Amino acid sequence: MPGALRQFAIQYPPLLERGMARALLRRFRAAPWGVGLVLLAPLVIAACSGDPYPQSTLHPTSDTGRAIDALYRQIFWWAVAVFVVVQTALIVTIIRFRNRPGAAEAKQIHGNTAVEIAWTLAPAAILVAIAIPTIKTIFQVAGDAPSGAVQIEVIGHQWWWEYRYPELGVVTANELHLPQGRPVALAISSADVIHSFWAPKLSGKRDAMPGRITRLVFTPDSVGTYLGQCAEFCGPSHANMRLRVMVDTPQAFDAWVAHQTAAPVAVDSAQAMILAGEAAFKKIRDPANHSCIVCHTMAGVSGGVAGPNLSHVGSRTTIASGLLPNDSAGVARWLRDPVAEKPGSLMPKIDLTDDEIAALVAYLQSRN
Ligand code: HEC
Ligand SMILES: [Cu+2]
Repeated sequence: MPGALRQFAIQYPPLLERGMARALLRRFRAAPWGVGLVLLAPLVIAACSGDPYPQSTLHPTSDTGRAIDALYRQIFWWAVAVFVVVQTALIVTIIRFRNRPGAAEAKQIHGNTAVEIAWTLAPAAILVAIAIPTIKTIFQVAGDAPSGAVQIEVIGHQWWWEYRYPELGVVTANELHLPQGRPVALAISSADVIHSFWAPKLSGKRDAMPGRITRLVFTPDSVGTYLGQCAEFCGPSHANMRLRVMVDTPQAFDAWVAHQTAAPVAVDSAQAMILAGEAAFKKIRDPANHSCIVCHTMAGVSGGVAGPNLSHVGSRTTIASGLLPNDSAGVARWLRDPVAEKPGSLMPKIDLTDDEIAALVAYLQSRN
């Protein structure tokens, strides 16, 4: 062992010459404020929101998430052990065998069979120890959905998410509702390019590919709103392709399904604004493509599929995949110029008068 370490020290120039160490210390002493700020930054950033880590995989809230997290922690400790062993050997070598002024040339050696066998076998053994639980977890996570799982089709679009519950008759966008404590089976695909569905606290990431179905199966265990986003670069608004997963109590989930499948709310003919909004929504504009009804489904009114289903748009908390709040100001901004809000948006800018926008806002909010 000492032979190999000495050889290592000869090959690498002495890094820890006293002068160098002193210079480094001087640097740091000269900039205590800078160092302090760098250390403080994460704390300051963390203080900006209630949940400092809304997209952390380290706080899993489903069985799949916990299985992946347990595996991750196991591998982390292996990495810590390797780090400690390697760094200790490195530091000991650098200090003990450094070049001293006037020292004789060190003994020249070549190779050390025992050490080489050891550092080949040890990593191989560690890799096997990591591979066994990894493969076990892959099978666990990619297993078939248990019977009774809620079946959901997830379809990525540039730049929003469509969710269909074929057994429940629900079609919605961007905000996925799941029941707490029940297994859910996501069948993930894409309508255009490759996207990737990722709600970090709930489960792993899955590519959404056109013409192919990938799956995620998990059981959410905690009620709450979980953030996520597209994790595969998919064009100019990739970074704006966010998603929200609402895990509801079983009762709240059933109520949500009942609401989404209920007949469309009658248009309140006493409210001139809402009536005018419906007229603006149905209006055939030039070029023909720019009529809302061409691209959007609205229960009882239209069946377009290029954009999100708007039948119950009023019941969502955000629009345009989490970009804007679903309030009067947010919807008005979106209708005024979607492309300015969301670069590349496939909803074009439509020439709408201020009155039309106000009426459309009232109409869309009444569709809840
Ligand atoms: C050429 C097709 C097209 C036309 C025409 C169109 N839209 Fe859209 N719309 C889209 C697409 C695509 C999106 C999704 C954009 C995104 O989030 O990236 C969208 C998103 C929306 C949203 C946000 C929905 C949500 O849940 O995120 C609303 C509201 C909306 N459109 C209303 C309208 C209204 C009102 C009109 C008519 C004035 C209209 N759209 C015309 C394609 C269209
Ligand atoms: Cu995407």
